[in-house]
Amino acid sequence: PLNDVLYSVDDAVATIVINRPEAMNALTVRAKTALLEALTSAQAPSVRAVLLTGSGRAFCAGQDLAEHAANLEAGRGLDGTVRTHYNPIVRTIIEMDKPVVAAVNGVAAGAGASLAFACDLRIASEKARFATAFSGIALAPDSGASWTLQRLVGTARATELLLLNEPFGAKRALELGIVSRVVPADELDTAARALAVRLAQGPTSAYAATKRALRFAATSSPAEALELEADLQDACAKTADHLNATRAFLAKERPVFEGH
Ligand code: T3D
Repeated sequence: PLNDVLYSVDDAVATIVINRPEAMNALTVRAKTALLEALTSAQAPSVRAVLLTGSGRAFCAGQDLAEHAANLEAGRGLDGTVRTHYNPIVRTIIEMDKPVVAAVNGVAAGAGASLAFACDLRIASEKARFATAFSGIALAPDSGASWTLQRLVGTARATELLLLNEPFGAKRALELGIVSRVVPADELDTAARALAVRLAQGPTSAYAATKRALRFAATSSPAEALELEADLQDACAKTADHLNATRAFLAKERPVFEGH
């Protein structure tokens, strides 16, 4: 199909569906280009949350190994695809100034697992499976897995998962803290959408600041983190959402967030 990635916006939620079900949503150059385009569209201020999922039985099986093998056989190697495609995709997710939710509907392997790890929240179907996969084909982690997975589960577990490449299911992912919720397969769409809509109705600027503070604190000194927190809080305190929510609190009303 021409539509390797589907994009739609509803209730300020951009839904991005990787749509190569016949290949477990494995990523070709064309699919990666479409995915980056969709993520770039989701940067529009009218979008206040992003939902990423896969069509059919997989979330995403990572790099399309048929395309990859053809490149290797032709002596083209990776052809710069990590820098050209995966890195911008993952940076766009991580740096998105609104929450990104992964609805992990099936297997997430290699760069497909990395995509899920890069999102802010992961909700999984009971049918979800994860496989780091990289070492299985003698590759090192890419698409941010060395950074994201380590932050999700700690260095010891990330090392184990990346070296041993033992696939694990939704239950183990929940135990490890990789996913925050597991639901029956037929409830995933509804539950993930409800979560994304809830986030889209939240204080978008404060969410963006929260993501930025967390990213920065991961590699900064406490003093630097405190400085950035102070700057971000000054900015948040100037938003209409903050004033209105503070007033709503005192009036014992439910706040309505406009996102700024
Ligand atoms: O090139 C670069 O830029 C380097 C970047 C690399 C980033 C990476 O992502 S490296 C890691 C690549 N991914 C993998 O190594 C995962 C390979 N797939 C698997 O290990 C397994 O297929 C799964 C664990 C994902 C699922 O297992 P299972 O038993 O549920 O399904 P299956 O029977 O293995 O696969 C079903 C079909 O999907 C099958 O095709 P067929 O036989 O029905 O025609 C299989 O070949 C295809 N498929 C699965 N993964 C890929 C794929 N086709 C192309 N690329 C794939 N990654």
